[in-house]
Amino acid sequence: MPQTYHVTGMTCGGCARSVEAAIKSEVPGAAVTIDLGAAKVTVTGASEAQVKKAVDDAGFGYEGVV
Ligand SMILES: [Cu+2]
Repeated sequence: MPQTYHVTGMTCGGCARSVEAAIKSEVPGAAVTIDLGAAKVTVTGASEAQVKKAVDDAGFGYEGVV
């Protein structure tokens, strides 16, 4: 099941790629879709804790499940 999270601090495509890479580094099989304008990250195949850790480690703001 895909889960959508609110992530702050992403201002450009580079930020979005950094978040995607961080999540895929944490969970290699995860599928990640990012809506930059809405500050939303949708992930399939990773737990909330894994997503939070990846986002935190990449220096962005994890604001919880949407
Ligand atoms: Cu950026």
